[in-house]
Amino acid sequence: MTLHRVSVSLGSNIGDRVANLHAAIESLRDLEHTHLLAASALYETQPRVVEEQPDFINACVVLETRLRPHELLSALLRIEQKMGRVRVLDKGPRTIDLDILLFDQEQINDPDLQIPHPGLCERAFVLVPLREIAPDAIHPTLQRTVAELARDCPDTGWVRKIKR
Ligand code: PH2
Ligand code: MG
Ligand code: MG
Repeated sequence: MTLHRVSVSLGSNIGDRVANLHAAIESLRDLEHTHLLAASALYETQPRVVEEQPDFINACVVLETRLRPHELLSALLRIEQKMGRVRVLDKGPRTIDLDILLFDQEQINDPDLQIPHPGLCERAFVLVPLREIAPDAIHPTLQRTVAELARDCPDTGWVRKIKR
């Protein structure tokens, strides 16, 4: 079983958002066959796509895992369910959202899993936290680094690091 380098985004805009992100990061730390290599700071971010919803807290982590992409996806969905996520509205408010952004240099286009994450390049709330911990990660189809994608990202939504 080979080791994979994976980045995952976290988001929450319901309940105690900071506690939700901390709890999710602890659950990722406990995942089987997986090491948490880095976690970004927490950022408060402007809601995008569905703009009429509460502000988000977002962050990113980098994992090293022996799980395969769909195994990791199932593990992330289990964490979301354990934390009481209810899907009311697509792209709407959520207790916790865990999305796989990059998985080595894999490209996957299944109905339930797209890697790289299709929204990655248009979302400052993902690229700014990811740049903090993985600036040199390469986007496999664009062949550009996360730092370059963040610099050129057209998203004007505000992203503010939370003071700790
Ligand atoms: N997630 C969405 C839609 N809009 N906006 C922000 N700021 N942060 C998110 O995590 C987010 C969003 C769908 O996953
Ligand atoms: Mg998402
Ligand atoms: Mg999701």
